[in-house]
Amino acid sequence: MSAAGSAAHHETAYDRRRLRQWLAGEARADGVTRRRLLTLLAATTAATTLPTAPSARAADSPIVKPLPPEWFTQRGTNAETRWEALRGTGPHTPNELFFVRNHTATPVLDAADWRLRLWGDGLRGAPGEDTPVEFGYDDLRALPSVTRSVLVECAGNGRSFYTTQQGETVTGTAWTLGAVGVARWRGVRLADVLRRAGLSPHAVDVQPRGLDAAYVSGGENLGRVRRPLPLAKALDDVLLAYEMNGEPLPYDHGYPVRVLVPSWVGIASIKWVGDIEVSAQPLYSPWNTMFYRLFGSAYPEEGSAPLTRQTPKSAFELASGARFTVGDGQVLHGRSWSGAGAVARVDVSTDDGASWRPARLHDRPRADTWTRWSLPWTPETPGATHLLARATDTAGHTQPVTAVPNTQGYLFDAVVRHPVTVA
Ligand SMILES: Nc1nc2c(c(=O)[nH]1)N[C@H]1C(S)=C(S)[C@@H](COP(=O)(O)O)O[C@H]1N2
Ligand SMILES: [Mo]
Repeated sequence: MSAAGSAAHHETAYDRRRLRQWLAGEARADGVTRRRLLTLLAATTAATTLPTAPSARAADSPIVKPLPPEWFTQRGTNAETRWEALRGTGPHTPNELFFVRNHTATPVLDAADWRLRLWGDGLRGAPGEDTPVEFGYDDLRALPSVTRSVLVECAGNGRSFYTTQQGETVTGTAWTLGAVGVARWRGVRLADVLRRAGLSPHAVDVQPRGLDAAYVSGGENLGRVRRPLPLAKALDDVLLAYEMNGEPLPYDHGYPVRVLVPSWVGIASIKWVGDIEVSAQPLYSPWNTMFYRLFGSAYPEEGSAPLTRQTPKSAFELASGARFTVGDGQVLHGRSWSGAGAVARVDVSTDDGASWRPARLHDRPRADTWTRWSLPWTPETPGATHLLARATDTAGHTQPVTAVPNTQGYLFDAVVRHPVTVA
């Protein structure tokens, strides 16, 4: 997982992909000499015979990076990080372990011919979609950069617990708690790019759109993934990120550039951003109307307001069904986080919720990232039980026993009951 190893993997995967495209007749072969082709073939062959080398992306895989089963659970076009694989990792999730949420499939783009196009009546001169203000990759890299640790979490993280703990039927990917990660992102402020593009005083909304394929749901083509942000948020702390944990963004996480919206649901952080509409009127897309709102009996007919901030959650760095031995002293480890602020305290129960003890916090709690914690435990009673962790954030939200259900299973915030066996 060294930076050098990963950069090499990045290139190897790229070469293989190009090679496969060339062999499949999808890529132009102009300028590819027989010698270069043989080099590519040799690299592929060598890499596939090394046990530690990443396997090539399967022809139909929606994700480029390797997804070893001890690190990930594959869920359709997505990959969920296993919490036991985060044990011993630092405050930042290694890129190789970071969860992937794709509506379709990771596009393999080239930074050299990538352009960010800004257009719309919220810019001075109201440039049209076909006469945009453009920035190249090097243009962005030449602007002042900022680096920030930010947590990215899918709005549906924990969704499966609506069903397994509460008996509710919900739609969407059946994530457990692994659709979350923290990375150190480097990029430019969206505010700087908007101002350089010529923001008009009438601008109200900003809508980034991905370059991945259009999303088709229920037979309907909903177009490319896009979701508006109010200008106030766009000017506040949003980044156009080109580095993740000190490396160029991996293909699966938005290479060459993604939007990063701290403390908001993951869908706001558009990967592979290609254009940004800047509008003098409020904008709508399927991702702030039919999706990413709360529907159900607790909510108005038209649904809640579009989702913004995440709710608090906690997870143990432990496999589901982990086994322990009576009398064997343990230290349980986990992490808690909240979109509403920093984590103020974490309480843990090792007896199915009968009694609670405060966990020791290992990080100075901060907004927009998680707080690691631990609690010593010597199991005394044999049998199946549950471990529970309950976070309270600085905004005063404590994880409840039951989450208020919504049809699409977003924002699960209740305490998760983690099954373990003591023998
Ligand atoms: N272009 C594009 N951006 C996207 C998505 C996508 O499918 N396409 N998925 C979104 C969702 S729902 C989430 S949770 C995050 C996941 O980011 P990651 O795959 O880097 O973990 O990306 C968001 N940005
Ligand atoms: Mo998501």
